[in-house]
Amino acid sequence: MSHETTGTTIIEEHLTVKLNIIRKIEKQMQEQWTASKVFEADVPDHSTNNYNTFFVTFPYPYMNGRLHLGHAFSLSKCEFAVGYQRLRGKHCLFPFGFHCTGMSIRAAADKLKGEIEDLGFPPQFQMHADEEVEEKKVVILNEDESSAIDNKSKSKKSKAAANSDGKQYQWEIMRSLGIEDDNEIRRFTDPQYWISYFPLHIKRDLEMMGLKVDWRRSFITTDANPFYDSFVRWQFHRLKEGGKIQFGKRYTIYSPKDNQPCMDHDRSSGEGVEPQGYTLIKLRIHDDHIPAILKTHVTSSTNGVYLAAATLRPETMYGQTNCWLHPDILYVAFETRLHGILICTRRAAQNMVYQEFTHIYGQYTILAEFLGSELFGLPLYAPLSYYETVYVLPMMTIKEDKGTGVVTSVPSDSPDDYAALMDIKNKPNLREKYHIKESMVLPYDPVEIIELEPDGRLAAPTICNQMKIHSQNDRDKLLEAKEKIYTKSFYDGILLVGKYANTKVSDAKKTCKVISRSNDECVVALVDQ
Ligand code: A2H
Repeated sequence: MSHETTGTTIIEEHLTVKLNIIRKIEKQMQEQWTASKVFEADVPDHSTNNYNTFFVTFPYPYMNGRLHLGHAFSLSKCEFAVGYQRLRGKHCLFPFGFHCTGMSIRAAADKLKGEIEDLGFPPQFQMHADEEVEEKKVVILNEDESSAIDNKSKSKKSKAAANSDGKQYQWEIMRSLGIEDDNEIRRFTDPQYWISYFPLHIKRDLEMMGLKVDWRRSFITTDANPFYDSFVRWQFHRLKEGGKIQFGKRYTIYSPKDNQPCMDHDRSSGEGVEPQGYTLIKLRIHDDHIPAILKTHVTSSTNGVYLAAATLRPETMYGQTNCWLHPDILYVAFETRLHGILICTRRAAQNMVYQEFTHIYGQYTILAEFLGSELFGLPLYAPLSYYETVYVLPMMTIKEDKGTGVVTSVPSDSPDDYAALMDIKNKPNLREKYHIKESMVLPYDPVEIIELEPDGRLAAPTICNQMKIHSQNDRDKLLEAKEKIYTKSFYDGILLVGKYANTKVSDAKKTCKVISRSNDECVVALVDQ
């Protein structure tokens, strides 16, 4: 036993001795390189026609953490290439930049600030002892770069103290980067500190790796570096002069609270959510039926009062038979710049005011609020519809957090709409409950607007009858019915009516669109790019 132990010790010592010697040589060589400035490459003397040059570069790594093994792997290729070419006698240049632009650093700094506000300083996290041990194993990694670690350590990392959204605290991420001192971590609440801290430390790491860089030619991005900043400005001015780029706006997920775009890494939930485009259909309330509470706001210059329905199928508008609201959802009315007074959910209104619907960006006044049930039975003009007047009717499956909460009904092509229309037609009790007259419902039949082989001209009624769907509450069957016909109708359907008669649905669809959906607290905003 003792013999074995001794044997092991000897081998270990032997290994360390070798390693120490190699490390010592490495250090000596690196010192020599630095002293003799071997990697400092000046502009070659062109009078001698010495064009035997070699240049290597590495995309500037982002300064929200230390570099990881993936960086080292990619860097090793630059490193070998430039070393090899130098040995072949070439005049070699390897500069190195540090990328500091963008919201990631600011978002992480703000997260730290928020954690101190919520949990004190130093923040009091709840963490199990065994998880704390595991956590220490994950070093020089940050959230963005964690893809480089193997799955085993990743699963351990995710077990660490986590906030209410199940995400790792930024404070813990800083610790995992090797920054143990709480006072030091607190400094990272200032985004500028990241820019001074990481480039410095990373440069040291890379020097230890022996990277053959001309460090005189190293720089950081952002306007903290006026030289780089003016270089980027110069590029953009040239591109603009050449007509290659334009200044404009784009639909972006936006946080009204933070007053800025909310990109994936800024979100506590809803990563990957993109703006969803809808076409807004304005169904005008007959002037003599405008609710009394709104009448006071209607002047001669008001361009009508409308229910604003969101649809993905604007090409089906010829077949509108009514408009759906949910009886218990709260709707608001607000005045727009160009579209009169619109009625929709508050959430949709919030989205529209960030899309230049109102005079002042981001601001609007709610003129009135209604429960859906208070608007039932109102007569409307539905644009392009076969029926001159359609009515507001109840639909129980409307979701508050989708579109505008107002749905225009096309029972010929939407199984949901057909099932709900059949409910209100067949159930006198339902009509009574919401004071809906027979005349608002019974004369309204699905209109043939799209030809779809082999289902004929009324795809939704056909499929609902085939599948024996009896009401809007047959949710599973309706889901299946929808899946069956939507894609088919879109690609194979031929429009029968209107300006685009005899064209394929997929071609007729290119209409003007309005965006009105967002992830939870954010809105979709039109934002300068
Ligand atoms: B579509 P997506 Cl003809 N709650 O318009 C429930 N459904 C809603 C809604 C809400 N708050 N807001 C919009 N919708 C409906 C026409 C249509 C639609 C036809 C065929 C299919 C179809 C006529 N109704 O939708 O979940 C609206 O109905 C296929 C899904 O955002 C809107 O388009 O994809 C569609 O759902 C939006 O659904």
